[in-house]
Amino acid sequence: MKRIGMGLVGAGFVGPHHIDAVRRLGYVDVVAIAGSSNASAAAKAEQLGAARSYGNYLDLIHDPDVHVVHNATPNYLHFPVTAAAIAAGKHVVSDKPLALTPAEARELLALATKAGIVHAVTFNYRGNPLVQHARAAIAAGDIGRPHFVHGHYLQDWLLKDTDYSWRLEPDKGGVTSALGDIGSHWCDLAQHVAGLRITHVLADITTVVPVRKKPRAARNAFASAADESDVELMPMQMEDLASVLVRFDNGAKGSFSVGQVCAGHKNNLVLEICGSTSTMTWRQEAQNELWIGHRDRANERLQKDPSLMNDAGRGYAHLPGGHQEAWSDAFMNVMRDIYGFIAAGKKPSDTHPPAFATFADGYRANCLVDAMLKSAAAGSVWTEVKE
Ligand code: SOE
Repeated sequence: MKRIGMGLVGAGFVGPHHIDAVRRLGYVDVVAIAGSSNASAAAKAEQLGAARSYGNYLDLIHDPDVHVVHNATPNYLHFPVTAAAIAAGKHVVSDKPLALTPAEARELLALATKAGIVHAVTFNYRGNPLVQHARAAIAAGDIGRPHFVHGHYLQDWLLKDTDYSWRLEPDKGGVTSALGDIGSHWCDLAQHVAGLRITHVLADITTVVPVRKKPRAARNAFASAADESDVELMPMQMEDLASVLVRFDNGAKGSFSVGQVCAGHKNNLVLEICGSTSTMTWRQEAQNELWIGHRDRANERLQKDPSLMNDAGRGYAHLPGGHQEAWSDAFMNVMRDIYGFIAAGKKPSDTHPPAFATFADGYRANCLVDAMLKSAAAGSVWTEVKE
């Protein structure tokens, strides 16, 4: 099989998972890592076993052995890095958000389409085997017509005023926190699994922690300030909690809440779809189980066991029943779908495998979050999602 060269820009929290995932495919070479300086890139390259390192992302993009550029930089760099990679004719795998604004995301989608490159956004929860089982089962009519899609995505890593991240600075993270960072995942997953599109939103947003203590010393993105005496007080502009009512294109109704200030909830994404005959519920923190509720017979708990799952779900499971699969396995499934598409020489207009979200999905996520922020700014009124 022809080998494919991968280059990673940004090796912070999620970057190493990109490397781990593509290595597991067997036909991808990790060619280079680019970081914010020569020294940091070289240190990361050594740590992660990449042959080359660059202190400037343009050098990585122009490395002839790099065929696919992975953009795992902080949000404000998504647009320039992705635009440069497209201009160089490289395929791009971008973390979400695709860009800081719908206008920038639309431009990236247009540039990628014109260049004919393969473009992907890592909406990684699609890669879970039971998510794909549920999607296919719902498409086959197993729960009847979906009429209520609801759930939440709750975390607690921003609960204390000493919790801080670049994500909370508008020039680096964008104008949204909870909705953009995790609400975008929930919406992508809800639309993907239900096979529906959100058309209207009504959002109520809150900033629970109005002032945060930013540590002056550099530290890990998810760590609290160790020394509270050396901090800068930062007024917060972005929402860390939100509740949203949604309407879907088939007339179904829904709602979800997102929060980064909910103690005990680490990465608690829950999606429930109620249909005219049955209900399906998937919880990211217990991802090897799917709850299926019925009116006229006993409810079920389906374990992630390939021998019990439908073909679509089975294709994303790698271990027998009782052997737990997890976040990084689902992330690898996303990469398998993307790189399989590239390796097969498919065109961006060809049908994509299900766990492969494109820049069109990334652009849609930007539009959804934008509509929610507009709804909240107007006093929580119903707002159409415009693309
Ligand atoms: C932090 O909130 C974060 O790592 C997100 O940025 C990811 O996209 C999400 O999957 C988990 O939480």
